[in-house]
Amino acid sequence: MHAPNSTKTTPQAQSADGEMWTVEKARALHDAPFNNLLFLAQTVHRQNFDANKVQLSRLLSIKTGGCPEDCGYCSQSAHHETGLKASKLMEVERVIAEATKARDAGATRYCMGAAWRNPKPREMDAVVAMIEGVKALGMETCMTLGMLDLEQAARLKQTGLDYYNHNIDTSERYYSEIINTRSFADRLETLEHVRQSGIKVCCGGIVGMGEEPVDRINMLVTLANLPEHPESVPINMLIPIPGTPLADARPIEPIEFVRVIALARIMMPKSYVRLSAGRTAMTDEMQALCFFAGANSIFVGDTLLTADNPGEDKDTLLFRRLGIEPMELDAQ
Ligand code: SAM
Ligand code: DTB
Ligand code: SF4
Repeated sequence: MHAPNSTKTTPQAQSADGEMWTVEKARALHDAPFNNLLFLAQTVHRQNFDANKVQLSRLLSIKTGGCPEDCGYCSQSAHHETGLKASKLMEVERVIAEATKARDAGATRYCMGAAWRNPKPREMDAVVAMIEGVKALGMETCMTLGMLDLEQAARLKQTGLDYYNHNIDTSERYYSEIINTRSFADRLETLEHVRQSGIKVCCGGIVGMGEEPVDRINMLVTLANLPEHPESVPINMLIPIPGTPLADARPIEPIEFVRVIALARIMMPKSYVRLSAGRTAMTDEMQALCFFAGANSIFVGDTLLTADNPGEDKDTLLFRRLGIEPMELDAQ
């Protein structure tokens, strides 16, 4: 028999950033009775954030498709026949016009993504102009452009870039099942360059790619054991794309997904945990549980980069029903 709250079976959260996480400790939390896990996650969440505020980010694909990388989940890889039409790098003026619309709809962070292995010198000039333009609108900026060397990261920092997104995607063990054109170590190297340059790190992964629970746990252990926690941790639920090797991947069970969110919240208490791709396939109740488990950021708008997102009306209604309010920029 357990004690009434069966707390004995659930380890306490570690709060010090400097403490190393072991897979065993993370697994014990992950496997704890669901109520214990959620109670702890919500407690940690309230110690660090307003539990009824969620940060809103907006995404734009500034260069779509034709990517030389072979990421098994991605609609934009030139290695897969997904039917997606590749396009050139978007004009700076158009990016600013789109960002203005997003700001007027309540987004405080603008994230721009390009389907590149890494940016070339000429592309860097255009990207710099985009960052300057979006910053001038009073929004935070985020870019995801593939691998960066230290010099490129320093230039983006100088321009005023706030965040750089670069995901480790899964565990080191499962990584080579999904991507072969670059390694897990390559990903960590770019993250180091971003951190060294002083840009905030946005780094997370995808679940529902046929991985085992231990891969999800290992992914979070890698993130939580980085010298500093990523300020932003996107957790994507795979959007299965016809034509990709993962088109028929076994979907993750909703309760299992919520466990990943809760664990991320406990292991990285001060980070924004973003409920990222895959919300169109989630019920309102599942999203509500994710917010309770500590997710406090979402992407808003009808589209992510190439795939669908719930859209403003649905999210406004969901927030109203849950009593959640968008987070103001100066509260972040
Ligand atoms: N090309 C850049 C890179 O890979 O670093 C940036 C864009 S990439 C599309 C950003 C992230 O989106 C990926 O690392 C992955 O985690 C996520 N993503 C891409 N396709 C997805 C899908 N079909 N379902 C869920 N997440 C996806
Ligand atoms: C992240 O982790 N998720 C976003 C953002 N970072 C760049 C991208 C989601 C992409 C979903 C699939 C698509 O739109 O093609
Ligand atoms: Fe290219 Fe990024 Fe898609 Fe991988 S995830 S194929 S790097 S756009």
